Amino acid sequence: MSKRLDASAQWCRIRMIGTAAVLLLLVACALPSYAHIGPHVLPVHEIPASKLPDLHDGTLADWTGPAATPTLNQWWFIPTGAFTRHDGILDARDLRVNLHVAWSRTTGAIYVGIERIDDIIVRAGEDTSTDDLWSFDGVEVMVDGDHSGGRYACPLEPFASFMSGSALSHGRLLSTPPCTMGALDNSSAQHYFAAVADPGPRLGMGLPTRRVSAHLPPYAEIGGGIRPGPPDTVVTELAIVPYDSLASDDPMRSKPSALAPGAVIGMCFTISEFDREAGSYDMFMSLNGIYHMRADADEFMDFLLIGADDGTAIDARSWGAVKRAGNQLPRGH
Ligand SMILES: [Ca+2]
Ligand SMILES: [Ca+2]
Ligand SMILES: [Ca+2]
Repeated sequence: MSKRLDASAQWCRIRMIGTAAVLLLLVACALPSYAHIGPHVLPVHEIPASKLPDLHDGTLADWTGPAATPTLNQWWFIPTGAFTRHDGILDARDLRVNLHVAWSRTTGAIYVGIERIDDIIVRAGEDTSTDDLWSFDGVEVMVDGDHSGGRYACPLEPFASFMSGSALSHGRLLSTPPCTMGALDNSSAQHYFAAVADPGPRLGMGLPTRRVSAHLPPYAEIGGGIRPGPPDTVVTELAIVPYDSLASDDPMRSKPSALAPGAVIGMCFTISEFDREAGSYDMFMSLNGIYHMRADADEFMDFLLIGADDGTAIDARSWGAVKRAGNQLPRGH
């Protein structure tokens, strides 16, 4: 990894911080107050009912309108110290990721489109246990539909030893309050693993996944494909219905989150990069630099739902400025 690329990444982060500050200022001025407005507010554009993407065609070409522009790329993500091989330095020749985030009031779902350009793909198989999907190239998606925050998972061993530790974050120590192991189970927020796999991507939920299985319709759906390289390009598309109260395996007892223009929901993402073998991290990056947000929705970031018909609470002129600022985000490194 060269110093030049390292400096480029740092410059990108500086630009992103400046852009995020503009976004925050504009959104804070335009919106009624929300309890969880943090240092970054990221836009989530609505996809009209007539333009919902095909999740199984292996392309993001059917993501149209504002949703066609990536919301995030790999420069937004912060390597966590716990699982990093390259001293926290990301090399774009090694991995590039474009991540689109959208929503639909028609389906009540959050849509995530991921383009992953990776020199070496470490993929799961059809017979891989959902408990092991974390150990392959992929992305984790966490969502808290009502942004209520709080602890939402408390895993069984052996993961509990990770989750209850204190040295799990990037740059600062955090302690995880104790809870009853095996309790909570993604009820108030949800955590998904989207792993590259053959013959198609696999979706798992929570840790350990055997306790929760809301990774299939009507809770969630995943599709995608791989365009051979080098480097290989992996496309993954998923739809996730956020729940304020999730009863795994029982949709009738589950309460979906009410998604509406102007609402601010909690979300977070991580990127797992493996180039050697499954389970041996080359890089583990999270949007907020924290590892254990998979168990604590207080650490999620703010995502603003923008209506397709401009029914959002944001004034049109203000949102025009937000879009102009967003268009200056670094991309294509
Ligand atoms: Ca598609
Ligand atoms: Ca790679
Ligand atoms: Ca890889």
